[in-house]
Amino acid sequence: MVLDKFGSGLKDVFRKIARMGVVDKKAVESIMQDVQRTLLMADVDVEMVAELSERIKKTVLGEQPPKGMSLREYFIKVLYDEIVNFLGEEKAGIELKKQKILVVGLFGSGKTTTIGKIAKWFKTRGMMPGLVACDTHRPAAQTQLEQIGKAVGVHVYREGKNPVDIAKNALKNAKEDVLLFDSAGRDALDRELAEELKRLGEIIKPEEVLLVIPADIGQAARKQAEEFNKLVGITGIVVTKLEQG
Ligand SMILES: Nc1nc2c(ncn2[C@@H]2O[C@H](COP(=O)(O)OP(=O)(O)O)[C@@H](O)[C@H]2O)c(=O)[nH]1
Ligand SMILES: [Mg+2]
Repeated sequence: MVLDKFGSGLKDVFRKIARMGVVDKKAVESIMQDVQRTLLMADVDVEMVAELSERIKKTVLGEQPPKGMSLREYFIKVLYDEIVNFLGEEKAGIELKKQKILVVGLFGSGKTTTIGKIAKWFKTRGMMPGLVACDTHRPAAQTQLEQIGKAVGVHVYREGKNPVDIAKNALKNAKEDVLLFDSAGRDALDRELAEELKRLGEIIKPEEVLLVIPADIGQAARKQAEEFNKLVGITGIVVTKLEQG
């Protein structure tokens, strides 16, 4: 799970390096252009991208790879270390504070699972989260969230006859520091879902709106992020299923 504005482009970059016939100076430079593009598309500051990219190139091309390591392996290692380091430094993660978090995304993207992980994250850091079951579209969705709530040891609010009602009731009754709102998905962002999410956003007024995207959707991520952003103003992207494929 990566909690920041980040697409799945990096996965493609690493795959490309692994598949390249020859890794030489020209190849490194060409790959670094892909890396820059990926970071810029994720809204990373232009100067930071330039700095990071220069540092990686200088390390990879300016030094001999450690003994027994090919340039390909060294490049992958340096790139990986630098990016992990960079993401860690960027304050892109969730803050440990009282807040309302709305989780949105298409059907099966991993919203409900992600809510469980975030709830656990808060709980192990001493803050009590509550879960709000605003997915009334799929019959089993609320039960799934309840099972997750039980496993993590947090309360699940599900009283109400529609998503907006349920959200309102939770806002009125919940005593928890953090509220995580689950929402319904669809195969595509259709009019019905758009309307529902917009209303939820207006009622909840969340500090964070996280868009959940599975890593394997590739190029479609950008369009989806734009559509959801226009609708509810997303503040972060969670990439799921990174370990697959
Ligand atoms: N491998 C893998 N599977 C995941 C991940 N997140 C969710 N899933 C699975 O994807 C399916 C859909 O997840 P769910 O949270 O119900 O998606 P939702 O419809 O967006 O709420 C479930 O079978 C989850 O176990 C992940 O990070 N990795
Ligand atoms: Mg769900």
